[in-house]
Amino acid sequence: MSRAYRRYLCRAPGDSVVRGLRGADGEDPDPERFRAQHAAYAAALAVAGGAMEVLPALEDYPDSAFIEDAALCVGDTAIALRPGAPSRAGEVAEVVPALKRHFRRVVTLDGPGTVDGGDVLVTETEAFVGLSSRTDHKGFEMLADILANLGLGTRKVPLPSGVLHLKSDCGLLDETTIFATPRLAASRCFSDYDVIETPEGEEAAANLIRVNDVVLVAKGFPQTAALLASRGYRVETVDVGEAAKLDGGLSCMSLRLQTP
Ligand code: CIR
Repeated sequence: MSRAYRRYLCRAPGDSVVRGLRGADGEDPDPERFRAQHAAYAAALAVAGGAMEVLPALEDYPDSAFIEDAALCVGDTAIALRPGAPSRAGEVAEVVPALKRHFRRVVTLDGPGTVDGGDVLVTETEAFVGLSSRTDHKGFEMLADILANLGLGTRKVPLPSGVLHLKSDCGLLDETTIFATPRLAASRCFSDYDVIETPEGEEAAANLIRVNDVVLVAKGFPQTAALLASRGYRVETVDVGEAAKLDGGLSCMSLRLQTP
């Protein structure tokens, strides 16, 4: 993988995670267990190579541990996004100071459109942008303009119903290979890429992240771990069970930076 990640930004979960957004009624996450899993996740990223910075918890923003939705990092540029859930809009101002410390350039996505980082999958040459309940057409257009200035093309991906974010259903394994659920792959949105589909019953494992030489896969998906290992990927598993209670997963709990 030519994109080396050298630094990670995470946001510690607060006690307010019990009030986090979720699509279906379900059990509240346990803040202590969430913090422990978050710490193990941060440690796994650091082991994959790079410096870890964990920003302090923000009790006013129950979903702020899902830091990926507030910003998009592309090379030496960070884009401050506009998350689509009203309760999450204020997370952006909270992350901008950290972005300014690490990026030469911080660009702001202007309104009125919205984009969640979880809807953006960036490859070497382009970005796939999911149109979801959080990311709308106006947001897509604004983001496409910014990315074009950075030399990246953009593809619009209408999401299957019930899918929160694009990356709920896919992850990048390497420059040319995407791991995706059959329901997302069926739309043929990933033409020109090799697609490996999630094993039946393990669709939630689609939200994996490739970090340097390691593919982080959520714990509890043995067929996925075995499949990817058999394809030559170095797989590490991480328990993100508490984040999953809020529809979160591996990608959403970090910003992965290529800047030194
Ligand atoms: C939300 O609904 O916004 C959070 N509870 C979960 C966000 C997950 N983010 C992501 O997948 N990028």
